[in-house]
Amino acid sequence: MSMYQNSKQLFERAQQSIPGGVNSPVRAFKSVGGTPVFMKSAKGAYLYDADGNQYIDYIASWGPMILGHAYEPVVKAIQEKVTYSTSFGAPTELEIKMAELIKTMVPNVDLIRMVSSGTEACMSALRLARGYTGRNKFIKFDGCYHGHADAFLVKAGSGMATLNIQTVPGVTGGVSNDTLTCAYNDLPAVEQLVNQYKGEIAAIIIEPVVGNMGCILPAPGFLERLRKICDEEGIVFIFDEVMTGFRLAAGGAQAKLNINADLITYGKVIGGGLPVGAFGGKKEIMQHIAPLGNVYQAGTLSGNPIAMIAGYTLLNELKNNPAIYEELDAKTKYLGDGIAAILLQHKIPNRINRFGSMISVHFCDHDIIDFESASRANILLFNQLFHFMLDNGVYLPPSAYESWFLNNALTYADLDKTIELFNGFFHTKGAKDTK
Ligand code: HOZ
Repeated sequence: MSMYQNSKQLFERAQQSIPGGVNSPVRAFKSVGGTPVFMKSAKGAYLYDADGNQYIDYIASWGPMILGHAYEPVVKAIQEKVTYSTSFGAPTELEIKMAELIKTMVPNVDLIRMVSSGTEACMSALRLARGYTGRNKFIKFDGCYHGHADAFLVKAGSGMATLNIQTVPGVTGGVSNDTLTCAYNDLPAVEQLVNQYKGEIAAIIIEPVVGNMGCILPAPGFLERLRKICDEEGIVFIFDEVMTGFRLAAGGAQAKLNINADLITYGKVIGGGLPVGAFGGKKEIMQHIAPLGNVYQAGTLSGNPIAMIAGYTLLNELKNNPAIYEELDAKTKYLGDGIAAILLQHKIPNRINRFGSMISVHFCDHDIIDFESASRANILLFNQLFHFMLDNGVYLPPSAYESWFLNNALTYADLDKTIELFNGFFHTKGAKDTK
């Protein structure tokens, strides 16, 4: 009997009522093959599926479980808060405390608006940039993913890259014509677009460290030059920190890279795993949001008390304990170094990209600096590795186009087990391949 018997049955059943059996496409395992594993619970660094299998978790709910799953203080805070009602549709003091806390952690945030997801945050930030500048076009980078609002579904990473979707039916030409794209790290291409569309570009939006085509780092000077271009051309510089915000440092990628954006978007991390997003930044721009200004944006569940208390509790822990980031960094480096040593031993060409607790392993002998280089890696080999790891109790992202996210509940024994499994995989594979 399969170790995934219950998951398989649940997937059969799910497909009768849910498109593709999942509520977010990457979860369907379409690129890695096989059927998705249905989760039942998680604690600390471990996931438990519907068949009772345990996995070491390397996705951390795509970022937010920085301190591990079911983190006691967050769970307790939610339990207490929920007795006061799950939603008011009216303001609460907790929303002010949350905004004040974020402002202490990210000093260039003057004003911040809560929403319910990273998609909403990026969509609203773009609308605001357009409303503020009176311009329509914006630049995004191939393989960056800013949620599924129409304007961003052009050369997007994450699920679109995973499923090889080039154009999205339903997104009109009128909308996508205003989306200009360049390769990540390609400054001349940005400069060319800025010159070609002088005075027409409202915003440049970027993942300062990419997590949606594997983990990709900005080349030295790249973000600094973008910052300068934005200043010179009156373009709003938007950092999408849905994955990096409060994960790479208490001040996010801005603090880690020592560069300020005009607007910053946040997502899942600030909800401690509950559905939250936010966008914030300079007062001069943010004051154009309704009801201060006319750029409209609203939501009944924005600032939801349960989501706020979860996020507030998590962010406070992160703010008050900077050692967490050092520990996460050390653990991720240990994992990356351990995997690199195994790959060297087995003579497997590779590139391991890492920034803080985000990491991805690419099987190739060229640097991974943008979407094109990421898509030329050996994805078939990643897919085989994914299933070997899964069968042996390690849950990697089910796509070569996603970053791995470490959580601080992981022990060095977990990391050693993972590294040893890499050894096992290539040992078995090598033996098979020589047959
Ligand atoms: N697109 C998300 C990761 N970049 C996956 C979301 C999910 O399936 O939960």
